Amino acid sequence: MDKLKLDAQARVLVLTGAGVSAESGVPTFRGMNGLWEGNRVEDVASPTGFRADPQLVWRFYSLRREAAAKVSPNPGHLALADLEQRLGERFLLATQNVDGLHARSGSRRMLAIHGELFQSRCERCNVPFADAQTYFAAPMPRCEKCQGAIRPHIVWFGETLDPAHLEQVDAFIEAAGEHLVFLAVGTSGLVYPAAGMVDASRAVGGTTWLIDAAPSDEYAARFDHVLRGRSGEILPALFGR
Ligand code: BV8
Ligand code: ZN
Repeated sequence: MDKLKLDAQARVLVLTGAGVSAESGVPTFRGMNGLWEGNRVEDVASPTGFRADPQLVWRFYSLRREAAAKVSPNPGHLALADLEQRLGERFLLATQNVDGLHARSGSRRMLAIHGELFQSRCERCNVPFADAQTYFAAPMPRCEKCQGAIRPHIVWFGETLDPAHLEQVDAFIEAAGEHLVFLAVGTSGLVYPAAGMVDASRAVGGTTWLIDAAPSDEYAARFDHVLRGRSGEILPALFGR
């Protein structure tokens, strides 16, 4: 297997997707071929979907809260937290996952760019708060202050990501330049803007790696190195632990 040699100037940016939590027992999106209970995920994970049927959307997230509460980090998560310990500010993790497993593994230099499953927010007040509750039966939760609808603190399709997150990723890539090592782990590379990180990394002369159990040809073609396999096995070996 290609060895990841990190010199003293290397700066490592990692993007993770659902594949990194698969070995913890969390279903991936493409594993459900983008469907959930016969609904297209894009329809359920969207503001229009929430307006049309808040109870269906809260059922989708409530079931995921129940499932995510029962799983634990796997060696892939732990290897990333360990690498962060070694590299400090020369490391940054952007995750598309909302399951909270990176934080539970000790990752701190981590941006949850698609939101957090265990946080909710009022649509109007817009202040996220920790919330592990499930909401299956009407009435759907409302804000005590303004009676606005409470929604999951998730970035839905058609919604913009937190600009602060995107700025932090861009600044890290710019500062690293050709010392950048970009790793995409367990993501199909279908969803933008996350899927564009590899292109931004190449543009500054960075080295790019894709670690995936079944990489898609289109996405894999944009990487210097492609390691096919399970992240729970590859990451600990790749980081030399
Ligand atoms: C945006 C939260 C600006 C939900 C998610 C038309 C209208 C509006 C927008 C668009 C449009 N056309 C395109 C867009 C942009 C859109 C987009 O990219 N759509 C795609 C579908 C084409 N993006 C957006 O809307 C983003 N916002 O662009 O705002 C804007 C605004 C208005 C109009 C235009 C633009 C918002 C994107 C965020 C959406 N929210 N999640 C939730 O989680 O409930 S995205 C969702 O998909 C998850 O976050 C997930 O992470 C992400 C991607 O999935 P992956 O993580 O990659 O998982 P997947 O199952 O696909 O792949 C798993 C991989 O793991 C596989 O490769 C598999 O082989 C591998 N694997 C499996 N097991 C293992 C493994 N690998 C290693 N080891 C294993 N054991
Ligand atoms: Zn409110």
